[in-house]
Amino acid sequence: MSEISGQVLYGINNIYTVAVADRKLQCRIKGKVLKTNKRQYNPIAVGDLVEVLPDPFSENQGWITSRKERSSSLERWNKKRRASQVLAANAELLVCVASTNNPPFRPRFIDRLIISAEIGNLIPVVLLNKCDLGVEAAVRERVEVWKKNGCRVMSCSALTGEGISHLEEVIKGYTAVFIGQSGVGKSSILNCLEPELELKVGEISSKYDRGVHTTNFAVMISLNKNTYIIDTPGIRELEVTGITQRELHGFFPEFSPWSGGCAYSRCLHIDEPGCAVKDALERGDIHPDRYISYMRLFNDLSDFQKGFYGSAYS
Ligand SMILES: Nc1nc2c(ncn2[C@@H]2O[C@H](COP(=O)(O)OP(=O)(O)OP(=O)(O)O)[C@@H](O)[C@H]2O)c(=O)[nH]1
Ligand SMILES: [Mg+2]
Ligand SMILES: [Zn+2]
Repeated sequence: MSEISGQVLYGINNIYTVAVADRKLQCRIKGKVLKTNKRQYNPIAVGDLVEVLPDPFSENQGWITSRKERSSSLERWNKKRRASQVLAANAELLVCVASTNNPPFRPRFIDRLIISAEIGNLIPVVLLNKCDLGVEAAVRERVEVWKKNGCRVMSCSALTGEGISHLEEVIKGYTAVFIGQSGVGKSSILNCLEPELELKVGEISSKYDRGVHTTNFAVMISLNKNTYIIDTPGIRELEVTGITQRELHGFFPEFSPWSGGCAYSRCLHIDEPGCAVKDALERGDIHPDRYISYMRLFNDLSDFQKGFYGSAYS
């Protein structure tokens, strides 16, 4: 029996459900073939294109023998395990879902999602949900910064259905990963797109003002012939991985008009004297919250580098 090609729809406890030509197979990874030198939390992720060897004793089981190179991957640094974790593979769009309110709007978290999309070769799209609750001026202001930086932004309400048909047009023909904090409404939006999905939707904990982690694992769903969506569990934090501190400013397009004016040509815009980016910040030409985002990411990346080159390999 030869191997057949398939795509991973989801994985639970190291058992992966793989869509092959006409059926779904429950697969384990065969031997140690997928071990690499790079520290990886999970060798296989949702969306991975794999080769599968069917089990001669069972119609619905098999083994994953290899994985094709990924055209894109959404990754985060797992601090505890000191390894990179792939959340989804081979998608084209990363729909970064935020809520205007309830749970609170967290723009710096969205900044991280946008950067991770760009690092992983995905197109980021910010989707502001729960617009029925009203959109505060501070939220609008922050949204404008993303737009000015060239990031696509859409708004919708899974409750009223506003903006859903636009979203449908945008993702048509693509594989789109939906990601965001717990409770922002990822599964609700997907149910709006396709009511037959009947994805489980959770409440917002009134005590903690956040979601209750209703979706437990990432799952790839076919919306129609050429459109796929990946619903993911809510994440609270995202440690950006795959870039150095020096590369970070490249992900802040609003710095670039000024950075040529810094006294040091290799200025990192942290505490160097004569920093034109800091001057622009003080004048109000750079949004202060975006600069905070930059600084926090900068500090986190140093931790990451320590983790990566330090104990991870010692
Ligand atoms: N007012 C309002 N409530 C919404 C909207 N979309 C979702 N909700 C509510 O928000 C809560 C959380 O929705 P979910 O769809 O479970 O959120 P999620 O992002 O999938 O959460 P996790 O699976 O935990 O990551 C539910 O009570 C929804 O009814 C919306 O557009 N407006
Ligand atoms: Mg969900
Ligand atoms: Zn500078």
